Amino acid sequence: MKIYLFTTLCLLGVSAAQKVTQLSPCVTKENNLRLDCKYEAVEPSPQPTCEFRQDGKVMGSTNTSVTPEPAFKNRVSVVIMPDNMCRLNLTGFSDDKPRNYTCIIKQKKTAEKTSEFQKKNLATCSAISVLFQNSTNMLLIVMLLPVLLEHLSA
Ligand SMILES: *[C@@H]1O[C@H](CO)[C@@H](O)[C@H](O)[C@H]1NC(C)=O
Ligand SMILES: *[C@@H]1O[C@H](CO)[C@@H](O)[C@H](O)[C@H]1NC(C)=O
Ligand SMILES: *[C@@H]1O[C@H](CO)[C@@H](O)[C@H](O)[C@H]1NC(C)=O
Ligand SMILES: CC(=O)N[C@H]1CO[C@H](CO)[C@@H](O)[C@@H]1O
Repeated sequence: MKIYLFTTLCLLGVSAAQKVTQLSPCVTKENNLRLDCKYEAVEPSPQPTCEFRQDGKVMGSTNTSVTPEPAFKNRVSVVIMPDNMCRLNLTGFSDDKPRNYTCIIKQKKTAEKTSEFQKKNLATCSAISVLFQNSTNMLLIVMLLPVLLEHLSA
């Protein structure tokens, strides 16, 4: 069963090139910008680094050697979350011009995605949307579950 699972994971892993699939911004109740960056097909280790930019300027990175622009210093946190997601948290989000936001995921390869938005068009963050942000993942779990159960009980 272990081998079977391992093979499944490998197949899933190589079935797509490393890429950033989704950038989802929202504004929290505290007026912070939350920007979720979903990516796929990274290798299990080392952990990828994740970096966010606004109009090309570094906002924050999980790589501590990367220095953010002074304007973002102490206002930004970037964390890698479970399930191939990286989250930016920017406090005091008052800027209301359209800007290009880029998420960059670096492992051996680099993948990135840019999206242009401005504050007034963003939705307020809700707790539930995070869980079901991408139904593809849910679907995958639902599809794999019977297979897993079958092998566990065999
Ligand atoms: C972190 O950033 C530094 C400076 O840009 C770079 O030399 C280093 O390779 C990066 N580390 C990782 C793990 O990406
Ligand atoms: C974002 O940062 C603020 C200030 O540091 C903090 O209070 C808040 O809990 C953070 N939000 C998230 C989702 O990490
Ligand atoms: C965002 O990037 C696109 C493509 O490079 C460019 O056409 C657009 O003007 C940029 N938007 C802003 C607000 O800089
Ligand atoms: C519900 C949702 O946002 N689904 C998206 C999940 O991600 C894939 C690409 O990886 C999109 O095609 C779906 O629209």
